[in-house]
Amino acid sequence: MNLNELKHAGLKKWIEDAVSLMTPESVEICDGSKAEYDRMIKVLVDSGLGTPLKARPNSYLFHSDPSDVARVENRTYIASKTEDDAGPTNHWIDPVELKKTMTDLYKGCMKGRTMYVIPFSMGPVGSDIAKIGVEISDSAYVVVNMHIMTRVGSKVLDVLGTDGFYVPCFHSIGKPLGPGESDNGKWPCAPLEHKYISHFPETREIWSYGSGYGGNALLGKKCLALRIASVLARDEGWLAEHMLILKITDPKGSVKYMACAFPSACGKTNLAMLIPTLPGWKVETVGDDIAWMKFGADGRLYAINPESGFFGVAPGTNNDSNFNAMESIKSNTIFTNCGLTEDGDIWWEQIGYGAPGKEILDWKGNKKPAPQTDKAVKGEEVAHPNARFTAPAKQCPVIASEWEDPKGVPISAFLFGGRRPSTIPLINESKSWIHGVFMGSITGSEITAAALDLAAGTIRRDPFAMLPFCGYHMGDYFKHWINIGKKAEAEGHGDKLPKIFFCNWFRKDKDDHFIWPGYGENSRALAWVFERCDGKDNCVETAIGNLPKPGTIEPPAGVSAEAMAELCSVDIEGWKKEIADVREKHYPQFGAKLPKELSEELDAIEKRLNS
Ligand code: OXD
Ligand code: MN
Repeated sequence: MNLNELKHAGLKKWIEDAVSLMTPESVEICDGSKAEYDRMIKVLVDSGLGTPLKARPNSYLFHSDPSDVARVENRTYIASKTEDDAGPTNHWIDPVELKKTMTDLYKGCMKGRTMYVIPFSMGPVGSDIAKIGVEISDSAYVVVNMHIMTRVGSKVLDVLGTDGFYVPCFHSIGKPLGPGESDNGKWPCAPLEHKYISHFPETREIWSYGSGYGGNALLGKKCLALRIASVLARDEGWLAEHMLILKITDPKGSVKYMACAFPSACGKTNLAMLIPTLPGWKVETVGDDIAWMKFGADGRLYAINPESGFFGVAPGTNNDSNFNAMESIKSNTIFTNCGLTEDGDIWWEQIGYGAPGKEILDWKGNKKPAPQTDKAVKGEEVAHPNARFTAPAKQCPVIASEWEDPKGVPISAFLFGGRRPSTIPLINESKSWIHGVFMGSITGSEITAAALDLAAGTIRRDPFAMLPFCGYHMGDYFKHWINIGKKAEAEGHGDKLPKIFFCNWFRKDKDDHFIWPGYGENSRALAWVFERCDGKDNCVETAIGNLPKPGTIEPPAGVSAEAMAELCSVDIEGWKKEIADVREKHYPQFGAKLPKELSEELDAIEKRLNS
């Protein structure tokens, strides 16, 4: 398709303006076809950026520039009209000033390159919950990743019609080419001080410059599906969350769906694909990172996974930690910043085996002796700790058959959690919706080493696991969650709201050993949640919420009855410290925007702990 065939006048004008500003050599409108994917891969292999993997059909390895390996949170901006709308947890720049700076950077930024116009749908094309975006990018690597992670192509333009709503997304790697110049194997990007990942919430625009990596460049994911979508969700009365969605079936064949929020690097992808150790139970995957949820006509909250692929962290993934992810990446997968073995396969730390052969190419392109074991050596990693795989979701052996159902799946439970070596029980049901919102608002992980200038034992709060992803003031976001519950109750659907739980797979003993084995054994806590949702009498009411009644979760092998009791009891002194930490360090940052319902909840828990 060429530009003149576009039926949407607004979109055509937006692209034409971008062409005049960025002056690419040519423009291609992506159709999402396999032929297009293959052509882009050829461009990438010919320019020396992609390496075909002998060991995995239709799979390729990329090595990025060492300065371009992760999301750049300190260069990520929420440029709302006022700083107060962005709130204390986001970086803010005045939108007029930011657009001026970035327009200067965009001037001529695509010289010598092709401008790809990528129409994409987040969510099944045409679903009521889905949204459309159009990303303009000068990176073929972005095109192939977007093919896997989103639904790209002409059918999206058909849904858009002549005047439909789309989120316009600019992306440039910020590395124009001179006459006759090519990338020649060097990952193109701009220096850190020129990188900008910008969001304009009022005008629903995304402008990204200077990075070609992951969430900085694949703009459907964190930028659209979380930062801009959270603003749309606030304005339109729905939820856009950093949550996996899983389907769980009990031994009798009864099904429930759960949506779970954990900060990055707490094992969301592993939980989404878990293999239960509990006999007769089954877990299947609907999504591993993001959930969009809207109320259905029956008053239940329905969730879709807006993505169509997994952009998973590779190191640590192995047949024990996540067999289903390992199966999902056997073919048709893009790997970034992994090691390359002599026999043409990828390798990473904790992949489950030492590297074959004598030598290995590390993520920086250096040859090293092939490691005999898969243990990580800090600073000497073969794969970058944030190395990734991009794999089609449909390749997951446990993908739920309804994962692309346009109406979504009805959610019965929300789970929040983080890495908490002490205090927080294995699983705890909130007493009410507001108490559940309180639980979400205090989510976080404990810093175990004195890293990042924070003392060991400090809790880094990551409310709802949305800290880097909420596109507006976090205090208003808490209020939005409270309002969702109030709305359901006002409409007589309060009983259909998902129940809210807080879980913790990361409790440690005094010798710093994990008490709970995690992974497949987490199915025991999920089964308890399942039964709670059916109203089973399996809990005891406590000051902090409803905890498992003794005997309702059978301890897995290696967990003693005493350890199980500790995991499921209230640590009164620990909770008093928790409450004090929230009161003194966490909640004050939200100022007058902290909903009074949450400070009242804090008071109520404290009172119960003291009585
Ligand atoms: C991710 C993240 O990449 O949360 O999904 O950081
Ligand atoms: Mn994530």
